[in-house]
Amino acid sequence: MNSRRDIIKFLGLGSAVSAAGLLSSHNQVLAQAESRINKGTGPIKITDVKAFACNPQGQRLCVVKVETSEPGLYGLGCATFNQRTLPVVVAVEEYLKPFAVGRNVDQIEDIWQNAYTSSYWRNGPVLNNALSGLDQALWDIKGKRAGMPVYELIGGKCRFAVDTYSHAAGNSNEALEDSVRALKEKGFRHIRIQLGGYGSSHLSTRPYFRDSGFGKPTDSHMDPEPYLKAMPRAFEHIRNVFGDEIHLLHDVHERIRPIEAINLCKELEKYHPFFIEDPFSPEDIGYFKILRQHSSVPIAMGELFNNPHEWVGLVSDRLIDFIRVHISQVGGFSVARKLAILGEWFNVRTAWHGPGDVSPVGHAANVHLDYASHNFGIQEAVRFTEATQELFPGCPHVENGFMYVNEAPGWGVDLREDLASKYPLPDDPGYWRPIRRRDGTAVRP
Ligand code: GCO
Ligand code: MG
Repeated sequence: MNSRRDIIKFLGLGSAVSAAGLLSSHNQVLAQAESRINKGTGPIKITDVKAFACNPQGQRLCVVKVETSEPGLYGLGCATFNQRTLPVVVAVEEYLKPFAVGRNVDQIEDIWQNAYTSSYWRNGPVLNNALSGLDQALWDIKGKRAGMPVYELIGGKCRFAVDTYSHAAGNSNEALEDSVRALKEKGFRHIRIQLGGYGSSHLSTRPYFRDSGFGKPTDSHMDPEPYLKAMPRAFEHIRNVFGDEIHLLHDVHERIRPIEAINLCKELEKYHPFFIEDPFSPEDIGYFKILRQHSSVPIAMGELFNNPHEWVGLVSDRLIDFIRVHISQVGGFSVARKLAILGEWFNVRTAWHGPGDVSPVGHAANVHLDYASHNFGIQEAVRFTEATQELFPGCPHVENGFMYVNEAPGWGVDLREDLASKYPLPDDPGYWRPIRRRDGTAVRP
């Protein structure tokens, strides 16, 4: 089969079309198909799907590599679930690999839709991360084949660079002030302020539960009261020192009860935060409509989401201002792209999760999407260690508070497979340490 008519039939293009424009693009498609079919090569197929778990910067990263029938053509995708890395590796290698091998690399959406239901039960963190690794790798391959960075494939840049925020923290207002100053001097205009760790647990008083031998001695302790008193004072201190020249963000990290979070947002309003993040746990989504009635503080939510039912309502009811999903936790770039577009219609801006436990491939996917999304809000950014930069050539980089990708086809990030074994996973399995109130009640982390 090598006549033009046969190829038209093969491609299911039906009758020749008259519009010159369309015809010329059909001709391009025909020419590409002709070259492949006449060469007898046919579509490029997936030949292998491998998961690399590594620890170059104290976080368990997982990156999937998809190899193809075209020699030298492969793609990378982020599948990083720091607290459960090994189940993701199994999901990739034992389940997604046999599903994907032999499929056409061009058909990203078809592969995503069928891989998504290949487990029947779906929308969980492990399988979503595995699926993200495959999905992002296929977008990487698509860009490499087109000879373009992925952002070009989804509409091109609508900003010259991606504005970011960085993390300031300190166990006292003065230490926090120093941390803010250091980031401001590096050019950051958006700075997240945390008084110590999440929930300022260093301020919590005596962990009675430990005295009674309840839980394990290593279980940590957090009382909401000291945090709820100290956080507004921290905002006041930072505003008094730096005025309004920087945007202040804060991550509640779901550590307090919903009504406490509503009252905290009301109290912080006078310091006009850029956003307050994770005021509630995903299980308390019902409180967002109540929060909206009591406070106009901009709200960010999403890093813990895995299921469309968690975000579709929040976005379409305009109950949040920033959607902050961890892209590999929702199933990959194909999902995040649709979520960004959903947000645009309701003026919900993007603020993809971008902490240390996202791989450089995942950070690159964040930034490619940021470049091409009109409703981009802000990008969380981290500095990659030397080890990470060695293991992942082409890491995105931050300059003067803006993040840039390596301008190369695909994500622009590579993986030095030969070095992966130099950074093995730590023995510690990576569960999130229990946090308890003084009476031992478990706190959402
Ligand atoms: C953030 C997040 C992280 C998470 C971490 C969990 O806003 O960046 O809250 O700090 O706690 O990614 O593994
Ligand atoms: Mg957070």
